[in-house]
Amino acid sequence: LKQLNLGILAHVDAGKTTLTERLLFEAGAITQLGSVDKGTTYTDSLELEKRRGITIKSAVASFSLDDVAVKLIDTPGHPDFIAEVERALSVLDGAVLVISAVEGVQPQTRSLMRALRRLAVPTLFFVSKIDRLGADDVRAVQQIEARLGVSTVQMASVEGIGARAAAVVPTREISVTSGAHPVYPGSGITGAGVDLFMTGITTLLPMAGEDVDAPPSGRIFKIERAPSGTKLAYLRMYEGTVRVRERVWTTSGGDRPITGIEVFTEGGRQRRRAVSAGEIGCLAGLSDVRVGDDLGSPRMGKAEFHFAPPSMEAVVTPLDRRDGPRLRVALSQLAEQDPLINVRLHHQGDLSVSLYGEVQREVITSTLAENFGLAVRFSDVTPVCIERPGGIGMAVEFLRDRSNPLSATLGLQIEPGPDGSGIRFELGIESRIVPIFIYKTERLFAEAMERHVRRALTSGLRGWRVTDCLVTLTQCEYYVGDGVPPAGKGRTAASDFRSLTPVVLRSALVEAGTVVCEPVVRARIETSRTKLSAALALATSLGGEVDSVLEEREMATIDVRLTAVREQQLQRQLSRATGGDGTCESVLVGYRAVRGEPPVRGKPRVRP
Ligand SMILES: Nc1nc2c(ncn2[C@@H]2O[C@H](COP(=O)(O)OP(=O)(O)OP(=O)(O)O)[C@@H](O)[C@H]2O)c(=O)[nH]1
Ligand SMILES: [Mg+2]
Repeated sequence: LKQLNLGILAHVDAGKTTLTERLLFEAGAITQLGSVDKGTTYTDSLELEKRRGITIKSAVASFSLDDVAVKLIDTPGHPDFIAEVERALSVLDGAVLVISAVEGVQPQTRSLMRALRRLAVPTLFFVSKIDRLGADDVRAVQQIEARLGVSTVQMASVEGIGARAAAVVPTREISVTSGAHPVYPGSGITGAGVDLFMTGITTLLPMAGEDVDAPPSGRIFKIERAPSGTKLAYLRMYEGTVRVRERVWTTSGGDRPITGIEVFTEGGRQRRRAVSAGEIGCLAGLSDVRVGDDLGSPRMGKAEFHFAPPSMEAVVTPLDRRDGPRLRVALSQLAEQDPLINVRLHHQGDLSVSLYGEVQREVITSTLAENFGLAVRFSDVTPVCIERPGGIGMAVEFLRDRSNPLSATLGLQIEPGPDGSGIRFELGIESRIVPIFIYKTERLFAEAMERHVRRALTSGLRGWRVTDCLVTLTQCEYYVGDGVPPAGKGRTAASDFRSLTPVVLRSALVEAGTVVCEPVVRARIETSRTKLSAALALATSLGGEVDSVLEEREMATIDVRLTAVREQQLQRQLSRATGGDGTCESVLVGYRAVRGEPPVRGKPRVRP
């Protein structure tokens, strides 16, 4: 059997889960057709998904078409859950981008298309909801070409668009030239056009490679906890085979034995002894793995992120204070399933979680209540800031000083670097001064010191990550163990440099001072032309700097820069300002100095 791992991606509510359900039904993998609106679909299986009628977690469903075993990954469309899409992207052989014939191409659709192109994932379009009032398949295709900048081939036309009886008529003698994306119109609800679309899936998309005898290589794209608490790793195998009881290498897990394997079969899962090239398996036993890990051997190029990380966070507190330790465990389990949730423990014992938005916050609250029995409260969301050095700062601790309990001299200087340059580290001492007797080579010393410096800079004077700076090691002295010990100290060890780094760097940073900077996003607002002035007024009232305004037929697009906090307000107020037709999508573009009192991480910001 040939293998095809197929992702279904789209804007929220475009009809991904409905189409998935229809495909499973038509292929005979399920015998009853479920519905999103009744909460009975195969892939929206979480209680929370059923209740809200939206997909929250990616789900894998399996069915066969002719001689192809399709593993379909139904992804969430809500931007708060973009991390789920992020992970699925790296394991796909092909993708379906669903465009609603009613709502058309949405901002979210554009960022998905960009990511698919960057990864060169072959993509088919499915224009859904042709049976719905207001549907227009011709307009949808025009928008695909104009707004996504791709060329298309219409595989069919629609008769009776916008009515329940809408039917799909295949285009005759059609050839798909390379570079053009095939477009299939249809309806997941009535099933119109789905037959033809299934033919497209098996004939137009490339199958997975099948070298089952090569050395194993795969990637973990999802982590789940079984009800028993066992960690399950979803693995896409690219090459080779792995078996139960075999020890395998993973990026963060070392060599661990696999204790169980399950694969996806039509309408369910099945235990197996092995999983091979092209397949998706669920592995038990790999207790230390994280999402994004490679298995077998590192793949060329590390896992890179295609969507910006969350730029907001909130403090979470248990309603019952005694639940603190349990909350910590629960959040770290959620974070391991979702690498973009960054859980931080503050000195005062508070926990904060990074967030994309309101819906994600509600979902975390419900998950903690339902799966962990924890009632929590979130503070208002605050931006995740950074600190940049405000000037040059220098500090030294001397070996011969008794006030320095460590057996080494270390001098460090910190100074501002260009915006966006990250942390740079340099050894500013002569080679002969390097403690070779501890570190063997100059390079190893430099690498070790850079690691210590980076760790020390995870929290600056106000608790934010310090970045965009150059740190130079200016002085270094040590005691090799002969002669009279200076200040009664012992022979210098690696741990002396490790422990001294945060102390010296802190002093240098105090001298330099830091500037707290908050995230700035570029938001793209789309609205009807009649609501353009209302949207513009709202954006500027929130301090937005308008980069461009584009008017195209009945639509207007505004590009505006504003702080992440203001963008949250924009999201909340846009719907009212535009009578419900405005949408907004934003990307992180940089940081700028906070005006007024700089916020301290984990402390609610006091507003004048
Ligand atoms: N009439 C009609 N309604 C549809 C069709 N596809 C989906 N819907 C409806 O549109 C709504 C959203 O459908 P879903 O399948 O949940 O959409 P989704 O893309 O999976 O949404 P998320 O996973 O939350 O992003 C539901 O109310 C569906 O019944 C279609 O082809 N025709
Ligand atoms: Mg869905």
